[in-house]
Amino acid sequence: MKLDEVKISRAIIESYNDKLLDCLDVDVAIVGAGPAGMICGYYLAKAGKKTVLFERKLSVGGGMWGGGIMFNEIVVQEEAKKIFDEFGVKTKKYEKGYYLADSVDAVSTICSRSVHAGLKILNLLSVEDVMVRAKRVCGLVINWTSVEMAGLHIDPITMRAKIVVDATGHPAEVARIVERKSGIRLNTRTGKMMGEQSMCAQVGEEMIVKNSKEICSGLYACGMCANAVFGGPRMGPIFGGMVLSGKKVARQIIKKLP
Ligand code: 48F
Repeated sequence: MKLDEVKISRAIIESYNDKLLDCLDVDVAIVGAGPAGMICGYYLAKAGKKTVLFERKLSVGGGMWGGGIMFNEIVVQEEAKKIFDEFGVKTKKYEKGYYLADSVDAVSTICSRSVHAGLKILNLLSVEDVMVRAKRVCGLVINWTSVEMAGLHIDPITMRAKIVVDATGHPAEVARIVERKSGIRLNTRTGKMMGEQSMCAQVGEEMIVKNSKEICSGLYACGMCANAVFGGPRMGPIFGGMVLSGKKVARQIIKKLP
C-alpha cells in the first residue's frame, strides 16, 4: 500500500476536529493535568461523566515527573498506595507508612488508565478565563498555549461545563481569575484567596484532602490548588494528598451531577 501524506493530514484534522467539537459542552471540565487533575478525571470518566481536561503544556503529569529535586522518585502514604495499587502503579515499601514509586511509572500509568477510562485530555490548550452566569461558573475560555507564549493578539474560544475543577497546582489559576474578575465570594473564611503557606508535609497532606471541595458555585478545587485557595501549607514531593484529593472531588461531583 502506498502512503498518501495528504490522507494522513486529513485523518488528523478530521479526528481532532470531532474531538474538540465534542468537548465544547461537557459535564465536567478540569484545568491542569497534574496528578490531582488526572486522578479526578479518571474517576469521573469511569462513572460515565463526560469529562475533558485542558493542559497548558505539551506533556501531562505536572510536578510529578521530577520527583524531588529531579530525583524521579515520589513518596506516598498507606491510603494513597491503595489507589496506586488500583491503577497498577508499582510501589515499594521504604519504611512503615512510606511507599516509593517511580515518578515516570506513576505519571504514565495514571495518564493511560485515565484516557482508557474515557477522559479526554487536550494538551497545549491554556485556560485564560471563565464563563459566569448568575454567579455560577459554567464554562472556560481557552486558547492555544503557543498563542499565549508568542503574545499574539488572537481571541480565544469558549466551552460550557456543568462543573469546572481547578487542578492548576500552586498558582490556582482558575480560582484567581474568578476572584479577580467575577465579584463572586469564594467559600473561604475571608471570601477571598487565602494563599499557600510554607512547607509542612503533615499538615499540608491533611489539609489538602479537607480543602478539596467546592470553591464557589460551579467550581471545585483539587490538588495543591485547594491549599492555595483555603490557606494550607505546601508539602513537597509526597503525593498521597494529591491522589486522595482528586478522588474526593470526583466523588463529590458524581453525587452532585444528575
Ligand atoms: O502542578 P501540578 O502537578 O498540580 P497538582 O496535581 O500536583 C501538585 C504537585 O505536582 C506538586 C506538589 C506535591 O506535593 O505540591 O507541586 O496539584 O499540575 C498542574 C497542571 O496544571 C497546568 C500545569 O501546566 C500543570 O501541568 N496548568 C496550570 N495552569 C493552567 C494549566 C491553565 N491556565 N490552563 C491549562 N493548564
